[in-house]
Amino acid sequence: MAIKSAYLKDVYADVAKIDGEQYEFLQAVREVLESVEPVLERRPELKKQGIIPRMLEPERIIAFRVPWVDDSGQVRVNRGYRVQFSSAIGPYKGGLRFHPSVNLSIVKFLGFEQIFKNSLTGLPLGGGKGGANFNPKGKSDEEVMRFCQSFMTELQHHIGPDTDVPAGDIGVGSREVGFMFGQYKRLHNEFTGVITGKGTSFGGSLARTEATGYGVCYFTDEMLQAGGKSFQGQSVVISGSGNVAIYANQKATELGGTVIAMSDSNGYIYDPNGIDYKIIQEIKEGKRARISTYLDYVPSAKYVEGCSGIWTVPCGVALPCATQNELDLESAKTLVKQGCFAVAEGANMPCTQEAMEYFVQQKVFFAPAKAANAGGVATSGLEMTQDSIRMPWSFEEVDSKLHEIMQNIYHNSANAAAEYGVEGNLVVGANIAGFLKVADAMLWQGVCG
Ligand code: NDP
Ligand code: 2IT
Repeated sequence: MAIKSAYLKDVYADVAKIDGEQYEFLQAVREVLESVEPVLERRPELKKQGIIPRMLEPERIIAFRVPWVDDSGQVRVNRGYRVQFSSAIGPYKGGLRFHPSVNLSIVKFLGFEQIFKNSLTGLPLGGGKGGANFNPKGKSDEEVMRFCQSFMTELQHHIGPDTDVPAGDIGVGSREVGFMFGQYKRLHNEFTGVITGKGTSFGGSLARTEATGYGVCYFTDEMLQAGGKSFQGQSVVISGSGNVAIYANQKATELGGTVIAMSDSNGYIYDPNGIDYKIIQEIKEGKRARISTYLDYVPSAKYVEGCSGIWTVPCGVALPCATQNELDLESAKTLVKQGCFAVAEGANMPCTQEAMEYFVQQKVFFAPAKAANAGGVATSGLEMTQDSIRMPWSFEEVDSKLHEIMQNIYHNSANAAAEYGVEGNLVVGANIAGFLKVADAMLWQGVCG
C-alpha cells in the first residue's frame, strides 16, 4: 500500500520534514494515513478542519531529567518522557516504558497508536505514552525504587486522575507502578486512581495483569470463529515472555492451543509438549531470570540463541508479544510457508509494514495491535471506574467485561472494513473505526486542540 491522495502525501511530507528522524513514528503515521484515505473522500469537512494534521501533532510533549543514586552511591541520570497526544475523547491514557532503547520516536509512535486503540475500546480514554531510557534489568529493588521516585517527582506535575493516567509497558510492571503510585500519593497527599496496574490491595483491578494477553486471545478467537476456525488443536508460537506473552500463553492453552515456543531478547525455547505458563511466570515474574533457565524445569526442551529464530518454528497461530518490528518480511514468508494461518499482534507494531502487508495479501487472519492488544488499556479503563466509585469488581466481572469489549472491537473493525470495501482487512477496519470517533469528537469541540 501507499498513500495515494495528493492531500495526504503533502500532510505526510510535512511531518517527515520536521520529524524525519522519527522512523517508528513515521511508520505508524503512514499506516493510519493509508487506511483513512477513503474516509476523507467521503468526509471533506475533515480536511477543511485540519483534523489529520492536528492529530499528528501531540497536544503536549514533556521531556525531563531523571537523576538517581545507584547502590554504590554514584549519581546517574536518564531522560524521561510523557507525550500527551490526544484528549479528544478522554484524559490522556497509556503506559510507561523503561528500556534503554526508549527515545522520542518510540514514545510518539506508541502514543499515536494509543489514540485509536483507546477509541476502539469504547471507553472515554484519550491517548498518551511515556517512559525513560532506563534499564531496570540487573538493578536492585532499591535502585528501581529510587529511579521511580525521581521519575514521578517530575511527572506528577503533568498527570492526574482526570488529566493523564499512566500505566505499565515494557520494563514497567506492578513493582514499578507501586513505587510510582506511592510517590505520587506522598507528593499530593491524596489517594486517587492516577495510575493503573496497581496492586489489588490499593486500588488495582483484578484481571489487569492478565488482561492484555487474555484480550489478544479473545480477539483472535472471535476472528477465527468468524472464519470457521479456532485455537483447538493448533500449535501456537508466542514471542516474548513478559506480561503480555505469559497470559496469552495461559488463555491460548485454555482455548485448546499448544504453545510450543516462547522467547526473550536473548533466545527462544522450544517445547513440543506445550509450555506451562506457570513456569514462565516463575522464571520471569518470580526470579527475573532468563528464559534459557526453562531447561532446568523441562530438560527435554530446546533453547536456541537469538530471538528472531522463533519465527522459523512451524505453527498454526503466531502471537508476536515482545516489541516493535520484531517480525520482518522474511519471517512472515517463512511462517506462511510452514502453515501459519493466523497472526495476532500482542506487542505494539511488532510486524514491519512489509510483513503486515504480506500477511494481508496472503489472506492470513491478521489481527493488528491497536485492536488485538486493546484489552490491557480497556481493563485499565475499568480500573479507573472502580477507583472512581471506590468499589472493586470480582475477577469474573472484569474478565467478562473484557471479553465483551474484545468481541465488540473485532466486530466494529470487521464492519468498518466491509463498509469501506476491504472486507476482512482488519488493519484498515481498526484504523477507520478508531479514527472516526476521535475525528468526530474533534469536530464537535471546535478548533481547541
Ligand atoms: P514486559 O517488559 O513484561 O516483557 C517484554 C518482553 O519482550 C520480554 O520477554 C523482553 O525480553 C522482550 N523484549 C523487549 N524488548 C525486546 C527487544 N528489543 N528485542 C527482543 N525482545 C524484547 O513487557 P510487556 O509484556 O508488557 O509488553 C510487550 C509488548 O506488548 C510491548 O510492545 C508493549 O508495548 C505491548 N503492550 C503491553 C501492554 C500491557 O498491558 N503490558 C498492553 C498492550 C501492549 P527481555 O526480558 O530479554 O528484555
Ligand atoms: O500499549 C498499551 O496499551 C499499554 N501498555 C497499556 C496502557 C494502559 O494504560 O493500560
